[in-house]
Amino acid sequence: MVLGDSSGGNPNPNPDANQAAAEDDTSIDVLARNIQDTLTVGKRHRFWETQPVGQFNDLGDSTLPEGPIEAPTPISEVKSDPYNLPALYEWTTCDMDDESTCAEVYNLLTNNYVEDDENMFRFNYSKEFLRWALRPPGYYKSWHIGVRVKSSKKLVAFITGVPARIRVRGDVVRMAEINFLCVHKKLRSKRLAPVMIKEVTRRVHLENIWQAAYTAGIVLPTPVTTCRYWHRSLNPKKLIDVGFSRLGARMTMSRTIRLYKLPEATVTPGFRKMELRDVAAVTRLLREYLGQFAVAPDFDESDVEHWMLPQENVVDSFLVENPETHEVTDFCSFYTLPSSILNNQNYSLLKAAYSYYNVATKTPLLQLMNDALIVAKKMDYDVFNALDVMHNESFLKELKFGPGDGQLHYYLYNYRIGNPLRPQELGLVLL
Ligand code: MYA
Repeated sequence: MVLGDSSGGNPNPNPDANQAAAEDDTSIDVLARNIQDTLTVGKRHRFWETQPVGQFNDLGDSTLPEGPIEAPTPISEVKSDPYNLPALYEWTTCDMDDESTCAEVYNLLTNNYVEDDENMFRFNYSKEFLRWALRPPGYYKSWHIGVRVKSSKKLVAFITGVPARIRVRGDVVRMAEINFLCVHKKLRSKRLAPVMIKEVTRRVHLENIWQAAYTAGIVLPTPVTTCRYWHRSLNPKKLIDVGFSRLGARMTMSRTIRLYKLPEATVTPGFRKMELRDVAAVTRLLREYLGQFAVAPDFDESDVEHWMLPQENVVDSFLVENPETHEVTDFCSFYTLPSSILNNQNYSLLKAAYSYYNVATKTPLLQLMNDALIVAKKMDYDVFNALDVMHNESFLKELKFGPGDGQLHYYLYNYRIGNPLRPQELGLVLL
């Protein structure tokens, strides 16, 4: 998520529209952030200290084994009734197939979900997106958990899980991907989040699943890796007008527009939208590519059909089919996550594309991603965001992405990995 969190990070503005150069490690910003992170590490976490997650104290302790922190218990020993909520509230299972429930979830998130640090933008996941994100193959309705006010039935909190097979080094582990944790603004800081996390954990355990993956913009015990969002302006004038980015030093608006201008048409022969008939070939490409990362999803064809097949305003995927051999050689994809623009007279929505999974075997990755930018521009996106995961670093600066000020931390629940990973070792994008 930054202007997009996934799943977890903030819709962070790009502080400088002209910063094609990354910060170096000595910049004041980086130093300040490191100090901040050190302070955060020293902070007590009343809830997280009780959970089977890597603890800050364990950092650097090479004697601890990689793998599950706690062994599974027999399902019969998993608590069979839900955790207690404060007396005014009750649990509800949210049926995302139901139009009115889906609208309630959409409204809760649109008004209360992740904002950037300056409260200028807030994620605005669409209803279609939520349905896509929450109903992958084998999903459990019971993992779409809401909290209502007993008297009015108003939905005031939400948390979700979806099942996934995630490979950590050599082991494929059944996990829950946890997302969309949200407590209504008026109910914050009342320790509702820990109850919600415990309840989703209980429901995941009931399916005999004992591990989870999640991301967040805040530092908790203990990140597996910490990534940064990069932003590629597609509509620089709007981005500057709404305060997402700033006009660079010694830059005029017209020079900035020229700087970010893209060709009208894609350049790679055989570049086209993915179709149903491509699922097997795309699965092969993805499996081969993702195999090189320390942590990555273990996609099969049904996962690829669900996660990659284009859906308007939700997810877009393109591939390169060799015009002679018809072999599918390259693949790129992005998902659509707009942000509400808070308090702007002229604009209410920022249309953002988020790089998802990209695989280049024959076309240079730089050229493939430039084609992705060209189609995203044509589709009227204002900005194209990408994390510095997988091989993304190799194209970010050259394609004029600028580093954002938002970090996204990745976490595993009940699974220890020896040393934190570098973002390039991560092959996982959460929504
Ligand atoms: S990340 C997106 C999170 N959502 C937002 O940022 C939306 C806007 N904010 C809110 O709605 C609230 O501020 C939330 C916290 C709901 C975030 N992940 O109730 P509290 C800990 C994990 O008084 P509130 C996403 O969706 C916090 O450190 N923990 O706080 C992935 C403290 O614990 P401790 C978090 O502000 C979610 C406690 O909660 C997060 O009213 C993954 C305070 O509770 C966070 N993002 O509500 C969840 N924020 O004292 C974990 C705060 O120990 C899944 N906290 O520091 C774990 C795996 C579960 C499944 C396991 C299966 C095996």
